[in-house]
Amino acid sequence: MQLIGLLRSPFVRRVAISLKYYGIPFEHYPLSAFGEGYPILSAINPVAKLPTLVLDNGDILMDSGLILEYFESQVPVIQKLLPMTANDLASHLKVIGLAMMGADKTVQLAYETQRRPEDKQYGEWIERLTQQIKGAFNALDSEVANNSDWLMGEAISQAAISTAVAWSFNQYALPNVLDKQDFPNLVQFTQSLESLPNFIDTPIE
Ligand SMILES: N[C@@H](CCC(=O)N[C@@H](CS)C(=O)NCC(=O)O)C(=O)O
Repeated sequence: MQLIGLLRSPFVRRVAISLKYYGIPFEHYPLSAFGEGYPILSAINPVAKLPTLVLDNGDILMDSGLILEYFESQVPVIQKLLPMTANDLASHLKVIGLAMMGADKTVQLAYETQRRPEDKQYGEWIERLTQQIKGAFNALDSEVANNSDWLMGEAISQAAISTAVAWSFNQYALPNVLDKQDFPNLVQFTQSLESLPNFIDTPIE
């Protein structure tokens, strides 16, 4: 089984970290979706999206949520990263949604400001993305402050992994958009997760 994509992608990174917590071995192929990586990726996945997961039977999965759903359904209860009761699941999915949208909007803003030529950039779109990013991470900071059991609980959760991965990515990709001082809970929480072995072993690069 091969996980394709650079670990600087929050979607690739959360899958890689989760697979390590699940105890599922995989080969990592650090390919970019751009430049020289694009034709190689397109030949594997017609949509050229990352992450792309190639299963041992040759099936191709994409979208980090769908990839994680596939594995979450297979692992024993003790290794699951999502809770099983409806109320707990809803509160974890709420947090994961905020984290993934924060990451998604960060990607969009990075593409808009770092890939599109400056004279073709769209100011209103940049402003909208910036507000959406602030909205997502402000809400996540409050979630961390409220310190519900999704933080770590008895074991690490997908909500915790996705929150830390999304915040680390935002700071890596767009270090000047959000002021760290406005997100003290996220900063502290992410620091504690980034010091765990499975995070250290899966660095943004
Ligand atoms: N919702 C998707 C988002 C994946 C995504 O946007 N990946 C980016 C890399 S960070 C990508 O494939 N970019 C190339 C493209 O969109 O064409 C997921 O969770 O996997």
